[in-house]
Amino acid sequence: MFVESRKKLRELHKIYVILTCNTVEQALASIESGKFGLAFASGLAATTTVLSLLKNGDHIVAVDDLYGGTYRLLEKVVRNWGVTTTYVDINVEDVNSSFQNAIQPNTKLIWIETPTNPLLKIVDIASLATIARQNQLILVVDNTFVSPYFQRPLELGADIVVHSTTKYLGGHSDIIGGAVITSNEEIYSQLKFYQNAIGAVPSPFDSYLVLRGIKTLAVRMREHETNALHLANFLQNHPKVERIYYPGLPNHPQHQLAKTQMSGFGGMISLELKGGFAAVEKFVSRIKLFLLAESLGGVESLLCYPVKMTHGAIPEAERLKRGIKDNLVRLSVGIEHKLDLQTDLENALN
Ligand code: P1T
Repeated sequence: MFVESRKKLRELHKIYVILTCNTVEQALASIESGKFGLAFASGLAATTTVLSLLKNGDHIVAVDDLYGGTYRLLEKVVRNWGVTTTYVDINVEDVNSSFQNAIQPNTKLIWIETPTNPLLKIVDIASLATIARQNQLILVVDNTFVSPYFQRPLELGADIVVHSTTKYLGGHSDIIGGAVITSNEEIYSQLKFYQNAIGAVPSPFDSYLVLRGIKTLAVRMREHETNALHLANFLQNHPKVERIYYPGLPNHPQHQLAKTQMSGFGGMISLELKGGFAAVEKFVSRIKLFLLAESLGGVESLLCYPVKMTHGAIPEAERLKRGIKDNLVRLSVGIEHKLDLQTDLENALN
């Protein structure tokens, strides 16, 4: 009798593990308008698995503003595989020519984030998809910063979408996870092989939490954006703020492009404070609702100092060249009441 029930339990357990992981993969593919989804143990695991498509001698063209951990992976790990990366500055008149000029005979892949981390630059996905197609390259878009609720890169011609599900998709800062979505069957079967071969897969419980997060993605994203837009407007007029980066503000250099490829601008804001690092120290010591922590995309507001935290792996000269200054602060605006958040920022700034 016990043997039978134990056997049944094992069967059910297997179904629970496989079904939960497969279901989250299908759900992620569906909300990204893709055919195939693959889930991973972290965003970096998803990134590493995609980069495993490359071989010794291959070359990547990447946007120059991107998550410091991705930069570290490209420079400290992938470079050791014999795969090199050229970074493209997108703060120029003719961004498409800059990407085109960076392509070499051995280039295999274009890697972008949009909006970028931490300077919230916007990269034209449809134009890059055309360049990628003409040069037979794979276009990868890390869509972590706005989630598929506001932007679906596969619809704009990208080949692969990458996510850190740790962020908006999970939504509650209580899991670490990643995802890859594609509609290309050949790419999918290669990535499915690497997913299994490398083994950085999520646990069933984390998969379940991502599934649960997806159910409230729409309401959370709307609230993140409403709050961020309110705070961005407040901050841009504040005398202690030198500069603000938020694609939803009409004076953002790529606001028009942002409007064409996203249906909303998300909940991330970066700002430079007047008074350099000393001003940042004071601000951080006074703020109460925004928790000083790496990560983003949770219901509770977070504050990050990119120079020492998310982008600490980038050598100082490189970092400064990319515009990540000592007075830069990044806000992940949560879904608390917008006036509470404003008061908190006001108190910390004044
Ligand atoms: O933390 P992890 O789940 O491994 O995700 C990596 C990652 C990938 N892509 C982007 C755009 C990211 O921002 C991240 C992680 N970023 C942070 C932890 C951060 O605070 O910016």
